[in-house]
Amino acid sequence: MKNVFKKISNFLNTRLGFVLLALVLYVIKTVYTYENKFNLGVKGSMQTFLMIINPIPVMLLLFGLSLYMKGRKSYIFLLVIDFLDTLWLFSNILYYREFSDFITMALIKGSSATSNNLSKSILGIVKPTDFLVFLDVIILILLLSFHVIKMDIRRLNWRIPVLVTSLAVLLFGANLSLAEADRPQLLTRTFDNNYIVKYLGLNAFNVYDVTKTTKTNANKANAKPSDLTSVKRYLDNNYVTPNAEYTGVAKGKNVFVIHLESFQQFLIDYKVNGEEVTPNLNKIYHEDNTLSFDNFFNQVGQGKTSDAEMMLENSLFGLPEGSGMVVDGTTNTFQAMPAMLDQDGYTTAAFHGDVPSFWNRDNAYKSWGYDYFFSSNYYKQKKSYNVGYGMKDKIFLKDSSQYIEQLPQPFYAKLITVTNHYPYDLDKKNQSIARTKTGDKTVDGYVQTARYLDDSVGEFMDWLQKTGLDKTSMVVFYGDHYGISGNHKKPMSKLTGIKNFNDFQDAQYQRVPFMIHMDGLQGGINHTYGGEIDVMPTLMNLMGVSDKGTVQFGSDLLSSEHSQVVAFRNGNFVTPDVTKVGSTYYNTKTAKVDTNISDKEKSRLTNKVATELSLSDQVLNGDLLRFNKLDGFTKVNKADFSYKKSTALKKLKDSQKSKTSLKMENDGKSYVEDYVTNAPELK
Ligand code: GP9
Ligand code: MN
Repeated sequence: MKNVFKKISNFLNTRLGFVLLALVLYVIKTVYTYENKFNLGVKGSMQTFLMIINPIPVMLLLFGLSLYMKGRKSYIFLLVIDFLDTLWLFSNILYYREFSDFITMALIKGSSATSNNLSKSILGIVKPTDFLVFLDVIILILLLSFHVIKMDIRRLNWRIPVLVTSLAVLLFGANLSLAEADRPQLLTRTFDNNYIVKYLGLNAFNVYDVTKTTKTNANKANAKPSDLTSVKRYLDNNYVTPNAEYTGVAKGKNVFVIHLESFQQFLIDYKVNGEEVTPNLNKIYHEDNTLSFDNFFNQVGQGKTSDAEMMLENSLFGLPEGSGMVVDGTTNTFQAMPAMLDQDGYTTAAFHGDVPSFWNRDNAYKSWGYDYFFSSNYYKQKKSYNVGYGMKDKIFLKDSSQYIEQLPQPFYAKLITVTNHYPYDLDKKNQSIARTKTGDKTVDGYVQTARYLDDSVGEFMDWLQKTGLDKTSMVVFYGDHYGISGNHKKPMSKLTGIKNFNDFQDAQYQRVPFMIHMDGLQGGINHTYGGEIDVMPTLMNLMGVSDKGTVQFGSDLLSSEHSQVVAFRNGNFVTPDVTKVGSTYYNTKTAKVDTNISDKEKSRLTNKVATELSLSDQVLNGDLLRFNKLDGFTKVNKADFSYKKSTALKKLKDSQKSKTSLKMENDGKSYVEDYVTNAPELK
């Protein structure tokens, strides 16, 4: 026994021994992290095996590099690599907690656009156990400092490091082929970063991600007009004729698009202790002149809000590796709904109480043809006016009225609320309903901020009524994505009363509101299955704007031909009959695993979804819209737009000469005083 111990101790005092020790500790650490900090969906012994061994090849390669050096340098190099890699792991843990995804190069590239708020929300979610990942680095440093392990400063025979490097490469090859055997086309067709980390590890995922992003840049340079032809061939073959009964019913009306942050459909008519959480939205939902959809899904990926915006105004999916608005919003050519309306005589404006750079909005909105972007610096600011990501909704909506009333009509105005955002914090004075009692901190405040949002909407709608805008406008509401992620199944089970709140239920709970409210509209609750990708074609038909020649992946929700296959960004989907989650097919109606569905039907649906996602990605990645000539549409020139406050306000003032704004129609008298809010901050 003593002998064995001695042997091990001797080995650890060699350079190779130290590398192996570091590697073993690293593997233990990643297994701990995979199991406790990520939700990789590991199933079966093969996946478990791969999950355990997948950090080995890359770390052996990196740690092995230290063997090419001699003396203390070698040890220091290894420790620095270990520390940096751990720091990266740590960052991913925090990012994952909020986004259920890993950090990508596209996100880092756009980090100036998002970091401001990202760091804010991330700092709030560190848990003490997150720091455990640094434990192995500390142990190694202590072992060396207290000379438990002595540094071996001899130069190694050159064959050893070369052997270690080759072994690492070989092991990676083995890892990859086992992974491919378990999940064919892992790297070519996957839509979910979790898969790649599960099979190949975080570091390999990063290499994959960087390679792909570099390739995307090359894609743009290499894309040809004929690439667009094949996309258009698919879209033409699957073209859905819009419902003629609704064509143009909103022609010439103003349009409000009201973004309900993180608002899930289950909140509609939801009660806590017998009390409605969102009475105003419930009322709108049930009104005769509201077209409400109860099978409408969010389809966002990592780009969250920005993916919703991309889909709603371009009918293009967000990118699998992150926000399309961030990656391509500045450089690509778009044929977005605001630009089309702009060229059709509308004034287009986006309103949001956050900094303009978030999600690269200040650039992307120009590419999308927004005349105005009223962001936080257009609003009076006080510390108490803000919570989380930006202005409190009541203050934001009230203070937007001064700009709305000056917009030349007809206008298209998108108002992005933000108070109902994770982590659902709200000061006492603004709380008007009790928290739920699931015991989950993230979940229990949700009804409070949702109620606050609902109150704000109520106040806004009252103002529309006072000004008469309710008669001259179409008001569209949508929830952008889930508020409670799939990581909170237990509390969701408590909130919904669904005992077995599993992945199937989580997919069903991706439903978000979509409501079109307009005086004289033939309303009702429509049960068609659809999602955010379908909003643009639906609204364009209502507004009577032709979609001839456009590249859109959604279709009119009111058309009888509308395909009810709702694609999720990760390749899962929901139809009225089938719900696919990972490799499991459920019967949407019975919530049970579907044992009757034929293989042919499985692959038909899976392929349809995969094809549409990948064609949409090709459009963004290849910047293909630059090749799409649209009749009567002039290519958007970003330089025509400026969101500089002084410039924009001067333009707005000058536009009053046309006398078409609400205020000018009222002989220049403002309606701002008519806006009633009970926001405590304004008292
Ligand atoms: C920030 C807001 C939040 O400006 O739109 O974005 P999200 O975190 O929901 O994607
Ligand atoms: Mn959002």
